[in-house]
Amino acid sequence: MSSSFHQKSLDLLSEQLGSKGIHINSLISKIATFQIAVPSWALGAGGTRFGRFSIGGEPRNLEEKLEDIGLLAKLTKRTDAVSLHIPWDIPQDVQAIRQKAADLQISFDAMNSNTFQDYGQPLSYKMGSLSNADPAIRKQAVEHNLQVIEIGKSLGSKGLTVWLADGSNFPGQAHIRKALQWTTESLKEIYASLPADWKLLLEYKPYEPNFYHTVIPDWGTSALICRQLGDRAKVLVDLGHHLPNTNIEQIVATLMHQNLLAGFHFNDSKYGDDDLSTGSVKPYQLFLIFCELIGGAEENAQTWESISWMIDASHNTKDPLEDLIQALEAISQAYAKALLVDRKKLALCQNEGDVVGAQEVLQDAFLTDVRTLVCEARIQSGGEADPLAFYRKEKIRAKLIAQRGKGAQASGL
Ligand code: AFD
Ligand code: MN
Ligand code: MN
Repeated sequence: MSSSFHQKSLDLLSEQLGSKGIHINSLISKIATFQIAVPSWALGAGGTRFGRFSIGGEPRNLEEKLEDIGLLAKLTKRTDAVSLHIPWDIPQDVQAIRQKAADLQISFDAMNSNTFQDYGQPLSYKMGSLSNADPAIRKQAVEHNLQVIEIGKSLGSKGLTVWLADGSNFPGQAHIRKALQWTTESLKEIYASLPADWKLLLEYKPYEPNFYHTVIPDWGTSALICRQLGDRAKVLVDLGHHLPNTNIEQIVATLMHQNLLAGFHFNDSKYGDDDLSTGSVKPYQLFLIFCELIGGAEENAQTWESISWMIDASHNTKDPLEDLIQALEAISQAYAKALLVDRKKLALCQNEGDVVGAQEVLQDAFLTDVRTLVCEARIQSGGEADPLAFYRKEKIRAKLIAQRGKGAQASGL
Protein backbone atom coordinates (compact mmCIF):
# COMPACT_ATOMS: atom_id res chain seq x y z
CA MET A 1 0.00 0.00 0.00
CA SER A 2 1.41 3.42 -0.94
CA SER A 3 1.82 5.89 1.89
CA SER A 4 -0.60 8.38 0.32
CA PHE A 5 -3.23 5.65 -0.04
CA HIS A 6 -2.61 4.70 3.60
CA GLN A 7 -3.11 8.32 4.67
CA LYS A 8 -6.33 8.62 2.67
CA SER A 9 -7.70 5.40 4.21
CA LEU A 10 -6.75 6.60 7.65
CA ASP A 11 -8.47 9.97 7.13
CA LEU A 12 -11.59 8.21 5.92
CA LEU A 13 -11.63 5.85 8.88
CA SER A 14 -11.00 8.73 11.25
CA GLU A 15 -14.04 10.53 9.81
CA GLN A 16 -16.18 7.40 9.89
CA LEU A 17 -15.29 6.61 13.50
CA GLY A 18 -15.35 10.27 14.54
CA SER A 19 -19.02 10.44 13.51
CA LYS A 20 -19.63 7.69 16.09
CA GLY A 21 -17.70 9.59 18.74
CA ILE A 22 -14.62 7.37 18.60
CA HIS A 23 -11.24 9.12 18.62
CA ILE A 24 -8.78 7.41 16.39
CA ASN A 25 -5.66 8.47 18.33
CA SER A 26 -6.64 6.78 21.55
CA LEU A 27 -7.42 3.62 19.58
CA ILE A 28 -4.03 3.73 17.88
CA SER A 29 -2.18 4.09 21.17
CA LYS A 30 -4.07 1.15 22.69
CA ILE A 31 -3.27 -1.07 19.71
CA ALA A 32 0.35 0.09 19.75
CA THR A 33 0.93 -0.80 23.39
CA PHE A 34 -0.64 -4.26 23.19
CA GLN A 35 2.21 -6.81 23.22
CA ILE A 36 1.99 -10.57 22.79
CA ALA A 37 4.74 -12.98 23.86
CA VAL A 38 6.10 -15.63 21.50
CA PRO A 39 7.13 -19.08 22.73
CA SER A 40 10.56 -20.42 21.91
CA TRP A 41 8.99 -23.53 20.36
CA ALA A 42 7.06 -21.67 17.68
CA LEU A 43 10.16 -20.77 15.68
CA GLY A 44 10.79 -24.11 14.05
CA ALA A 45 8.56 -25.93 11.59
CA GLY A 46 5.98 -27.91 13.50
CA GLY A 47 5.08 -31.44 12.68
CA THR A 48 2.89 -34.38 13.45
CA ARG A 49 3.76 -37.91 14.45
CA PHE A 50 3.74 -38.68 10.72
CA GLY A 51 6.52 -36.35 9.84
CA ARG A 52 8.20 -33.03 10.20
CA PHE A 53 9.30 -30.97 7.24
CA SER A 54 12.00 -28.49 8.08
CA ILE A 55 11.81 -25.04 6.58
CA GLY A 56 15.59 -24.57 6.85
CA GLY A 57 17.45 -21.85 8.70
CA GLU A 58 15.63 -22.65 11.94
CA PRO A 59 17.20 -21.40 15.17
CA ARG A 60 19.75 -23.95 16.43
CA ASN A 61 20.05 -22.66 19.97
CA LEU A 62 18.56 -20.25 22.46
CA GLU A 63 20.58 -17.31 21.14
CA GLU A 64 19.19 -17.82 17.65
CA LYS A 65 15.66 -18.18 19.01
CA LEU A 66 16.07 -14.78 20.67
CA GLU A 67 17.35 -13.37 17.38
CA ASP A 68 14.24 -14.59 15.56
CA ILE A 69 11.97 -13.00 18.15
CA GLY A 70 14.07 -9.84 18.06
CA LEU A 71 13.42 -9.70 14.33
CA LEU A 72 9.68 -10.17 14.84
CA ALA A 73 9.72 -7.45 17.48
CA LYS A 74 11.54 -5.06 15.14
CA LEU A 75 9.23 -5.64 12.18
CA THR A 76 5.88 -5.85 13.94
CA LYS A 77 6.36 -4.00 17.25
CA ARG A 78 3.62 -6.30 18.55
CA THR A 79 5.85 -8.62 20.60
CA ASP A 80 8.51 -7.88 23.19
CA ALA A 81 8.88 -11.13 25.12
CA VAL A 82 9.83 -14.78 24.77
CA SER A 83 8.40 -17.68 26.72
CA LEU A 84 10.99 -20.38 27.39
CA HIS A 85 10.52 -24.09 27.78
CA ILE A 86 12.70 -26.11 30.14
CA PRO A 87 14.63 -28.36 29.48
CA TRP A 88 14.57 -27.30 25.80
CA ASP A 89 15.97 -23.83 26.51
CA ILE A 90 18.31 -24.10 29.50
CA PRO A 91 20.67 -21.12 29.21
CA GLN A 92 24.33 -22.09 29.35
CA ASP A 93 25.45 -18.58 30.23
CA VAL A 94 22.67 -16.66 31.98
CA GLN A 95 24.43 -13.29 31.87
CA ALA A 96 25.12 -13.56 28.15
CA ILE A 97 21.51 -14.55 27.44
CA ARG A 98 20.18 -11.68 29.56
CA GLN A 99 22.45 -9.28 27.71
CA LYS A 100 21.43 -10.62 24.31
CA ALA A 101 17.73 -10.30 25.19
CA ALA A 102 18.29 -6.77 26.48
CA ASP A 103 20.11 -5.80 23.26
CA LEU A 104 17.16 -7.11 21.26
CA GLN A 105 14.72 -5.37 23.65
CA ILE A 106 13.11 -8.65 24.64
CA SER A 107 12.08 -9.71 28.11
CA PHE A 108 11.30 -13.16 29.51
CA ASP A 109 7.65 -14.06 29.73
CA ALA A 110 6.33 -17.01 31.78
CA MET A 111 8.53 -20.11 31.97
CA ASN A 112 7.13 -23.48 30.88
CA SER A 113 7.93 -26.70 32.66
CA ASN A 114 7.93 -30.05 30.91
CA THR A 115 6.85 -33.26 32.58
CA PHE A 116 5.29 -34.77 29.47
CA GLN A 117 8.49 -36.23 27.99
CA ASP A 118 11.13 -38.56 29.33
CA TYR A 119 14.20 -36.50 28.57
CA GLY A 120 16.81 -38.32 30.56
CA GLN A 121 15.59 -37.84 34.11
CA PRO A 122 15.89 -40.97 36.25
CA LEU A 123 12.18 -41.77 36.67
CA SER A 124 9.63 -42.15 33.88
CA TYR A 125 6.48 -40.06 33.42
CA LYS A 126 4.77 -42.80 31.47
CA MET A 127 2.08 -43.08 34.16
CA GLY A 128 1.96 -39.38 34.97
CA SER A 129 4.06 -36.73 36.67
CA LEU A 130 2.49 -34.50 39.35
CA SER A 131 -0.37 -37.03 39.58
CA ASN A 132 1.74 -40.19 39.62
CA ALA A 133 0.83 -42.86 42.17
CA ASP A 134 4.54 -43.16 43.03
CA PRO A 135 5.61 -40.37 45.45
CA ALA A 136 9.19 -40.49 44.15
CA ILE A 137 8.00 -39.60 40.65
CA ARG A 138 5.78 -36.82 41.98
CA LYS A 139 8.79 -35.47 43.87
CA GLN A 140 10.91 -35.53 40.72
CA ALA A 141 8.21 -33.63 38.82
CA VAL A 142 7.85 -31.05 41.63
CA GLU A 143 11.62 -30.57 41.72
CA HIS A 144 11.72 -30.04 37.97
CA ASN A 145 9.19 -27.22 38.37
CA LEU A 146 11.27 -25.69 41.17
CA GLN A 147 14.31 -25.78 38.89
CA VAL A 148 12.28 -24.00 36.19
CA ILE A 149 11.39 -21.29 38.72
CA GLU A 150 15.07 -20.87 39.60
CA ILE A 151 16.07 -20.51 35.94
CA GLY A 152 13.20 -18.06 35.43
CA LYS A 153 14.32 -16.01 38.43
CA SER A 154 17.82 -15.75 37.01
CA LEU A 155 16.38 -14.37 33.74
CA GLY A 156 13.83 -11.99 35.26
CA SER A 157 10.70 -13.95 34.34
CA LYS A 158 7.62 -13.47 36.51
CA GLY A 159 5.56 -16.56 35.83
CA LEU A 160 5.41 -20.33 35.70
CA THR A 161 3.07 -22.00 33.23
CA VAL A 162 2.15 -25.58 33.99
CA TRP A 163 0.59 -27.77 31.37
CA LEU A 164 0.11 -31.36 32.49
CA ALA A 165 -0.16 -34.27 30.12
CA ASP A 166 -1.26 -36.45 33.04
CA GLY A 167 -4.28 -38.68 32.72
CA SER A 168 -5.12 -42.19 31.58
CA ASN A 169 -5.75 -43.96 28.32
CA PHE A 170 -8.17 -46.63 29.48
CA PRO A 171 -11.01 -46.94 31.98
CA GLY A 172 -9.73 -48.33 35.24
CA GLN A 173 -6.12 -47.31 34.57
CA ALA A 174 -6.07 -44.47 37.08
CA HIS A 175 -7.77 -43.63 40.35
CA ILE A 176 -9.41 -40.44 39.14
CA ARG A 177 -9.97 -38.86 42.55
CA LYS A 178 -6.51 -39.69 43.87
CA ALA A 179 -4.87 -38.43 40.66
CA LEU A 180 -6.57 -35.06 41.19
CA GLN A 181 -5.63 -35.04 44.87
CA TRP A 182 -1.95 -35.82 44.16
CA THR A 183 -1.85 -33.20 41.43
CA THR A 184 -3.26 -30.57 43.79
CA GLU A 185 -0.78 -31.50 46.52
CA SER A 186 2.16 -31.40 44.09
CA LEU A 187 1.04 -28.01 42.80
CA LYS A 188 0.77 -26.74 46.39
CA GLU A 189 4.43 -27.60 46.88
CA ILE A 190 5.36 -25.75 43.69
CA TYR A 191 3.20 -22.78 44.63
CA ALA A 192 4.93 -22.57 48.02
CA SER A 193 8.21 -21.85 46.18
CA LEU A 194 6.74 -19.26 43.84
CA PRO A 195 8.32 -15.82 44.39
CA ALA A 196 5.90 -13.21 45.74
CA ASP A 197 5.85 -11.24 42.46
CA TRP A 198 5.24 -14.30 40.27
CA LYS A 199 2.07 -15.93 39.08
CA LEU A 200 1.27 -19.53 38.32
CA LEU A 201 -0.63 -20.08 35.07
CA LEU A 202 -2.45 -23.40 35.04
CA GLU A 203 -3.48 -24.82 31.65
CA TYR A 204 -6.23 -27.32 31.01
CA LYS A 205 -6.89 -29.57 28.05
CA PRO A 206 -9.65 -32.14 27.48
CA TYR A 207 -7.64 -34.87 25.77
CA GLU A 208 -4.27 -35.75 24.23
CA PRO A 209 -1.85 -37.34 24.90
CA ASN A 210 -4.27 -39.26 27.13
CA PHE A 211 -7.51 -40.22 25.48
CA TYR A 212 -9.70 -41.55 28.28
CA HIS A 213 -9.23 -39.04 31.07
CA THR A 214 -7.07 -35.98 31.64
CA VAL A 215 -6.38 -34.84 35.20
CA ILE A 216 -7.04 -31.15 34.40
CA PRO A 217 -9.46 -31.40 31.48
CA ASP A 218 -11.29 -28.08 31.71
CA TRP A 219 -11.30 -24.53 33.07
CA GLY A 220 -13.46 -25.55 36.02
CA THR A 221 -11.00 -28.14 37.29
CA SER A 222 -8.14 -25.72 36.77
CA ALA A 223 -10.09 -23.05 38.69
CA LEU A 224 -10.85 -25.46 41.55
CA ILE A 225 -7.14 -26.20 41.93
CA CYS A 226 -6.16 -22.53 41.66
CA ARG A 227 -8.61 -21.68 44.44
CA GLN A 228 -6.82 -24.19 46.66
CA LEU A 229 -3.40 -22.74 45.83
CA GLY A 230 -3.85 -19.02 46.36
CA ASP A 231 -4.40 -15.65 44.66
CA ARG A 232 -1.40 -15.87 42.38
CA ALA A 233 -2.59 -19.08 40.74
CA LYS A 234 -4.92 -18.48 37.80
CA VAL A 235 -6.37 -20.33 34.84
CA LEU A 236 -4.66 -20.17 31.47
CA VAL A 237 -6.93 -20.39 28.44
CA ASP A 238 -5.29 -22.04 25.44
CA LEU A 239 -7.77 -21.52 22.62
CA GLY A 240 -7.13 -25.00 21.21
CA HIS A 241 -7.78 -26.79 24.47
CA HIS A 242 -11.54 -27.15 24.16
CA LEU A 243 -13.93 -29.59 22.62
CA PRO A 244 -15.41 -28.34 19.33
CA ASN A 245 -17.98 -25.53 19.63
CA THR A 246 -17.18 -24.70 23.26
CA ASN A 247 -18.18 -21.13 24.06
CA ILE A 248 -14.72 -19.82 24.91
CA GLU A 249 -15.83 -16.20 25.31
CA GLN A 250 -18.18 -17.35 28.07
CA ILE A 251 -15.29 -19.11 29.82
CA VAL A 252 -13.29 -15.88 29.60
CA ALA A 253 -16.16 -13.85 31.07
CA THR A 254 -16.71 -16.34 33.88
CA LEU A 255 -13.02 -16.47 34.81
CA MET A 256 -12.75 -12.68 34.79
CA HIS A 257 -15.84 -12.47 36.97
CA GLN A 258 -13.92 -14.53 39.55
CA ASN A 259 -10.58 -12.74 38.96
CA LEU A 260 -9.21 -16.10 37.88
CA LEU A 261 -8.02 -15.46 34.34
CA ALA A 262 -4.25 -15.86 34.06
CA GLY A 263 -3.98 -15.27 30.34
CA PHE A 264 -4.03 -16.80 26.89
CA HIS A 265 -2.29 -19.12 24.55
CA PHE A 266 -3.51 -17.90 21.18
CA ASN A 267 -3.98 -20.25 18.27
CA ASP A 268 -6.91 -21.47 16.20
CA SER A 269 -8.64 -24.76 15.87
CA LYS A 270 -11.01 -26.67 13.63
CA TYR A 271 -11.16 -29.90 15.61
CA GLY A 272 -8.99 -29.99 18.73
CA ASP A 273 -5.52 -28.84 19.72
CA ASP A 274 -4.74 -28.16 16.07
CA ASP A 275 -2.45 -25.22 16.89
CA LEU A 276 -3.43 -23.47 13.65
CA SER A 277 -2.57 -19.82 13.11
CA THR A 278 -4.60 -17.49 15.31
CA GLY A 279 -7.48 -15.96 13.39
CA SER A 280 -7.17 -18.34 10.43
CA VAL A 281 -10.32 -20.33 11.19
CA LYS A 282 -12.56 -18.44 13.62
CA PRO A 283 -11.81 -14.72 13.61
CA TYR A 284 -15.31 -13.91 14.89
CA GLN A 285 -14.74 -16.05 17.99
CA LEU A 286 -11.48 -14.22 18.62
CA PHE A 287 -13.29 -10.89 18.33
CA LEU A 288 -15.98 -12.03 20.79
CA ILE A 289 -13.27 -13.10 23.25
CA PHE A 290 -11.73 -9.63 23.05
CA CYS A 291 -15.18 -8.08 23.56
CA GLU A 292 -15.44 -9.97 26.87
CA LEU A 293 -11.90 -9.00 27.83
CA ILE A 294 -12.48 -5.32 27.18
CA GLY A 295 -15.85 -5.41 28.93
CA GLY A 296 -14.43 -7.28 31.92
CA ALA A 297 -11.56 -4.82 32.30
CA GLU A 298 -13.76 -1.73 31.85
CA GLU A 299 -16.25 -2.98 34.40
CA ASN A 300 -13.40 -3.76 36.84
CA ALA A 301 -13.86 -7.53 36.99
CA GLN A 302 -10.13 -7.98 36.46
CA THR A 303 -7.45 -5.55 35.33
CA TRP A 304 -6.13 -5.69 31.77
CA GLU A 305 -2.56 -5.67 33.13
CA SER A 306 -3.13 -8.82 35.16
CA ILE A 307 -3.67 -10.85 31.98
CA SER A 308 -0.81 -12.50 30.06
CA TRP A 309 -0.81 -12.81 26.28
CA MET A 310 1.05 -15.40 24.29
CA ILE A 311 0.89 -17.25 21.00
CA ASP A 312 1.04 -21.06 21.21
CA ALA A 313 0.80 -22.35 17.67
CA SER A 314 2.58 -24.60 15.29
CA HIS A 315 2.78 -24.54 11.52
CA ASN A 316 3.43 -27.67 9.63
CA THR A 317 3.44 -26.11 6.23
CA LYS A 318 4.36 -22.46 6.75
CA ASP A 319 7.49 -20.48 7.41
CA PRO A 320 7.15 -20.04 11.21
CA LEU A 321 8.20 -16.38 11.12
CA GLU A 322 5.66 -15.55 8.43
CA ASP A 323 3.05 -17.42 10.43
CA LEU A 324 3.85 -15.46 13.57
CA ILE A 325 3.62 -12.18 11.67
CA GLN A 326 0.14 -13.24 10.51
CA ALA A 327 -0.88 -14.29 14.02
CA LEU A 328 0.29 -11.04 15.61
CA GLU A 329 -1.66 -9.15 12.96
CA ALA A 330 -4.81 -11.24 13.49
CA ILE A 331 -4.71 -10.71 17.27
CA SER A 332 -4.20 -6.96 16.86
CA GLN A 333 -7.13 -6.83 14.43
CA ALA A 334 -9.46 -8.71 16.77
CA TYR A 335 -8.47 -6.38 19.61
CA ALA A 336 -8.92 -3.29 17.44
CA LYS A 337 -12.37 -4.42 16.30
CA ALA A 338 -13.45 -5.15 19.87
CA LEU A 339 -12.35 -1.64 20.85
CA LEU A 340 -14.83 -0.30 18.30
CA VAL A 341 -17.85 -1.88 19.97
CA ASP A 342 -20.30 0.74 21.15
CA ARG A 343 -20.59 -0.62 24.68
CA LYS A 344 -23.18 1.91 25.81
CA LYS A 345 -25.46 1.02 22.95
CA LEU A 346 -24.88 -2.69 23.58
CA ALA A 347 -25.85 -2.30 27.25
CA LEU A 348 -28.98 -0.44 26.19
CA CYS A 349 -29.94 -3.20 23.77
CA GLN A 350 -29.32 -5.79 26.48
CA ASN A 351 -31.45 -3.92 28.99
CA GLU A 352 -34.27 -3.44 26.52
CA GLY A 353 -34.16 -7.00 25.24
CA ASP A 354 -33.27 -5.74 21.76
CA VAL A 355 -31.61 -8.88 20.46
CA VAL A 356 -31.39 -7.68 16.88
CA GLY A 357 -29.92 -4.37 17.98
CA ALA A 358 -27.26 -6.11 20.08
CA GLN A 359 -26.16 -8.21 17.13
CA GLU A 360 -26.02 -5.10 14.94
CA VAL A 361 -23.72 -3.39 17.46
CA LEU A 362 -21.31 -6.32 17.48
CA GLN A 363 -21.31 -6.85 13.74
CA ASP A 364 -20.92 -3.17 13.01
CA ALA A 365 -17.60 -3.32 14.88
CA PHE A 366 -16.53 -6.70 13.53
CA LEU A 367 -17.19 -5.77 9.93
CA THR A 368 -15.15 -2.57 10.11
CA ASP A 369 -11.89 -2.89 8.20
CA VAL A 370 -9.25 -2.08 10.83
CA ARG A 371 -6.16 -2.98 8.81
CA THR A 372 -5.24 0.67 8.27
CA LEU A 373 -5.57 1.31 11.99
CA VAL A 374 -3.34 -1.60 12.97
CA CYS A 375 -0.83 -0.58 10.30
CA GLU A 376 -0.77 3.03 11.56
CA ALA A 377 -0.19 1.80 15.14
CA ARG A 378 2.77 -0.22 13.88
CA ILE A 379 4.22 2.68 11.89
CA GLN A 380 3.90 5.02 14.88
CA SER A 381 5.74 2.45 17.03
CA GLY A 382 8.60 2.33 14.53
CA GLY A 383 7.70 -1.00 12.91
CA GLU A 384 7.26 -1.88 9.25
CA ALA A 385 4.05 -0.80 7.52
CA ASP A 386 3.74 -4.27 5.99
CA PRO A 387 6.00 -6.71 7.90
CA LEU A 388 5.14 -9.71 5.73
CA ALA A 389 5.94 -7.87 2.49
CA PHE A 390 9.18 -6.61 4.04
CA TYR A 391 10.14 -10.12 5.18
CA ARG A 392 9.61 -11.47 1.67
CA LYS A 393 11.23 -8.54 -0.14
CA GLU A 394 14.33 -8.81 2.04
CA LYS A 395 14.42 -12.60 1.51
CA ILE A 396 14.93 -13.11 5.21
CA ARG A 397 14.35 -16.87 5.21
CA ALA A 398 16.95 -17.30 2.45
CA LYS A 399 19.39 -15.25 4.53
CA LEU A 400 18.70 -17.38 7.60
CA ILE A 401 19.26 -20.54 5.55
CA ALA A 402 22.56 -19.12 4.27
CA GLN A 403 23.60 -18.33 7.84
CA ARG A 404 22.34 -21.39 9.69
CA GLY A 405 22.09 -24.04 7.02
CA LYS A 406 19.37 -25.70 4.99
CA GLY A 407 19.05 -28.59 7.42
CA ALA A 408 19.03 -26.42 10.55
CA GLN A 409 16.15 -27.58 12.72
CA ALA A 410 14.97 -25.76 15.81
CA SER A 411 16.76 -27.08 18.88
CA GLY A 412 14.97 -28.73 21.74
CA LEU A 413 11.66 -29.85 20.30
C1 AFD B 1 1.70 -28.50 24.44
C2 AFD B 1 0.40 -28.30 25.16
C3 AFD B 1 0.23 -26.92 25.70
C4 AFD B 1 1.49 -26.30 26.24
C5 AFD B 1 2.72 -26.59 25.41
C6 AFD B 1 3.98 -26.21 26.14
O1 AFD B 1 -0.67 -28.69 24.32
O2 AFD B 1 -0.40 -26.08 24.76
O3 AFD B 1 1.34 -24.92 26.38
O4 AFD B 1 2.79 -27.95 25.11
O5 AFD B 1 4.24 -26.99 27.25
O6 AFD B 1 1.62 -27.96 23.16
MN1 MN C 1 -0.65 -24.00 25.39
MN1 MN D 1 -1.70 -27.14 23.09
